[in-house]
Amino acid sequence: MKVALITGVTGQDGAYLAQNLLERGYLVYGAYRRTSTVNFWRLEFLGIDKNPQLHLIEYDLTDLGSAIRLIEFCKPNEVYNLAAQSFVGVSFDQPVTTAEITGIGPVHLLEAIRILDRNIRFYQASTSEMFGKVQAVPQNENTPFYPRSPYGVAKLYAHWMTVNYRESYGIFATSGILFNHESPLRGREFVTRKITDSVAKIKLGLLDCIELGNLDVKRDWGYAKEYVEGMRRMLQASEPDSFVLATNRTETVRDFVIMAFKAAGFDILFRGENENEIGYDGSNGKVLLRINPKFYRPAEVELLMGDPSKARSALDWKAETSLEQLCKLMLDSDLKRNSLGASF
Ligand code: NDP
Ligand code: GDR
Repeated sequence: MKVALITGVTGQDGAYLAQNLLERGYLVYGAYRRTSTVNFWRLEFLGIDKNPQLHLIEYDLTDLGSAIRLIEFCKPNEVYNLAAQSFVGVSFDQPVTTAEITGIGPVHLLEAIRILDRNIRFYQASTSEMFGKVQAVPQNENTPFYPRSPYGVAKLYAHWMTVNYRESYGIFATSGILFNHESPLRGREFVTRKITDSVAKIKLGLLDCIELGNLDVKRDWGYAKEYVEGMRRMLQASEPDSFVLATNRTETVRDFVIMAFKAAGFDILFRGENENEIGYDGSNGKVLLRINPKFYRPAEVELLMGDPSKARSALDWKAETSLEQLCKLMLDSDLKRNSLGASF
């Protein structure tokens, strides 16, 4: 039986990946950090929290000794490092914490593997945020990096350390450069889920208006459940490498807003520009969206669009779910959760 260790198992990707590997008969160790209130709602949502093949184990990414003990105890064949301070906006306010968790944290795991067992396969959750300021469109594994946030910089360090441990010590260390991927399990602070959750609340009469930041930025959004399968395939490949996972389609935040309101039966129209822009209901003129400058970032990543052809040819991986389908999936889930009064 294969043994996998997933850090960040309480997050969106960690929960989907645990589900994927359990379905394939893996023994899964899910590492989570200690918090004053347990945070297993995603595992419960997927119905895997009580699966006897899933063992939840406390671990903090910032602690080297803890990394060594974790690897020693679990004896995994595969380690998926998904834990991170993953919110770009917060990284501007907490750059040092972000560097420690998101940048140095993965090196603790790489060191533990180097010390204990170099046959362990390692996956690092790298990101399209490393491309940052646009150097080329679409972005692929050879596009130069130019991160635009403390989060992007921290991830770039971890990415290069992954490459370095691969080249220096022969460790099967792979870096997945994933573009934005969303789902009903997305945290509510990220823009797609913030939008579908707010539109659901507006539809149910629980909210009047949504507040957002920059509507002009473009993102390549895919479905998280499909992206975790790409991670799994990367660790089954014959050689460690770096791979982009993306849809190769890009849309603005405004497009996603229109899509979500449309799926809920609203016809949202826009007037004004930048901080004065509003979105209003075309049928009755009611304001449905306002811009709040507090959601703008000090430096922005304007345009992401990934070229996943390498993953297509080497891993036979392809994003299947369209953005319209994804938006509807998330909206339906938020309508259901909000009508039941759920708190997540
Ligand atoms: P989430 O924010 O949903 O999950 C992050 C996880 O990391 C949570 O389980 C969190 O725990 C855990 N964590 C945070 N700090 C620590 C710490 N100090 N020690 C141990 N665990 C910690 O992220 P996603 O699931 O969306 O993303 C997974 C990974 O992929 C992240 O590394 C992210 O940066 C990266 N990524 C994500 C993309 C996306 O579009 N989703 C795209 C590209 C990369 P807790 O629940 O306690 O907060
Ligand atoms: P991102 O995702 O920064 O791409 O990082 P997020 O959903 O936070 O932002 C996407 C874009 O939307 C703009 N935006 C807003 N964002 C948020 N969160 N809230 C708002 O109100 C708002 N208004 C406009 C942002 O400025 C941004 O341009 C995500 C994370 O999952 C990272 O961990 C991951 O590495 C990258 O995706 C790929």
